Amino acid sequence: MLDLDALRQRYLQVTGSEPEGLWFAPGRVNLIGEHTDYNDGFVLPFALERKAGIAAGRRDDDDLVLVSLELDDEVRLSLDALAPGQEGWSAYLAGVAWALREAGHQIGGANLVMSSDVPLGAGLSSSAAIECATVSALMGLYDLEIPPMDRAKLAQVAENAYVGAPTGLLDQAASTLCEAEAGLFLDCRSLETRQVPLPLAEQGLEILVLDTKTPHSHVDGEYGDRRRSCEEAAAILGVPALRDVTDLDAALAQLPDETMRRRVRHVVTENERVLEALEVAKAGELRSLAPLLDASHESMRDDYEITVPTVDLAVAQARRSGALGARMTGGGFGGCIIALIPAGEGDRIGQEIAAAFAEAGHGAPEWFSVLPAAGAGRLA
Ligand code: GAF
Repeated sequence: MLDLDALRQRYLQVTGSEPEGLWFAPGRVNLIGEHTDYNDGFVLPFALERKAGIAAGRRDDDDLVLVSLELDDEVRLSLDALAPGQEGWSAYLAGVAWALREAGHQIGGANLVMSSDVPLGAGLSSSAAIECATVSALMGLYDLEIPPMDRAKLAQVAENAYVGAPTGLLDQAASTLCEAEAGLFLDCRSLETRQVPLPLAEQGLEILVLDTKTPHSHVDGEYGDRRRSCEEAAAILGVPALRDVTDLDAALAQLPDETMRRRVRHVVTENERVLEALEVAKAGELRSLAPLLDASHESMRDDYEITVPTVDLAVAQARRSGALGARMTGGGFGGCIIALIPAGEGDRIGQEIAAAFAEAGHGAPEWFSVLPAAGAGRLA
């Protein structure tokens, strides 16, 4: 839980005055639709209660004073000196100020004191939460009117162009646009969205999130490699993006190597699974999501090759322990799994996965149950 009093206190200590407001943006889990966003495909995430919060106020000068409560660190930067390629935690906030100015929005200096309870590097969009909270805070401070999808896109510019991680729009769209008790269906080409009710509790279900504690990063090469491979395949197939592949077998027959064929198979089948999941959710039969989650995991493991042993073990043990379906969530190479489970079974299933980890010589995982929460906004 975010400690709002601690945020306020720290703001007061740093600046000598009360913040003008507190803004937040949540982390997310992706229910299904992994590595489809940058292929112009479909995704279905929902927002978490865990969030990044920012206590914010304007400054008289053109400086950004950025403070992280968790890291106990303070960074001061001049707006005019912001330049892509900056490293460290403060780049996620500074990048948003930079992106806003690049897009022509008028902002001045700001004190931004942040805190987050989204686990870092766990595949739950800790960076998008910080970026989207910063967008909300700077909009609030400087009275900017920016439609929600454009806010998400600005946060994505911060991540891609400033921080240097070649990600798609999934995380920032989820953090900005999600609504409580619903998943967000997003067509990443048309940017059409649809709120999809997910009455998990009513159906005696919950989603367990288990952090394998195997950290990952999107600035590293593997994410970019997957993306490049998809773009190369689309070029060979003569389509704008893998979203446009309509006959999978015919497409696979045209591709030169087995690795590329596997990558394409993942993206094309994953898009189909998101569309099926949307239908299942629209029909209100949430248990029927389970086989889609399982198939998504197998596709990420065998075709996209983005899972790691801890993640595969967690998914397999979740199923053995009674999960209806389970999959890795997020960019991959570590991070979290999600499991669709009967309500109230989270602790037992988490304990059993922890026991399997101990037996395999892995460190202890952490877990918590989640329900779909609201997207970015003002806290106070
Ligand atoms: C990460 C990226 F940031 C997203 O854009 C998306 O590609 C995801 O990995 C994989 O689905 O979270």
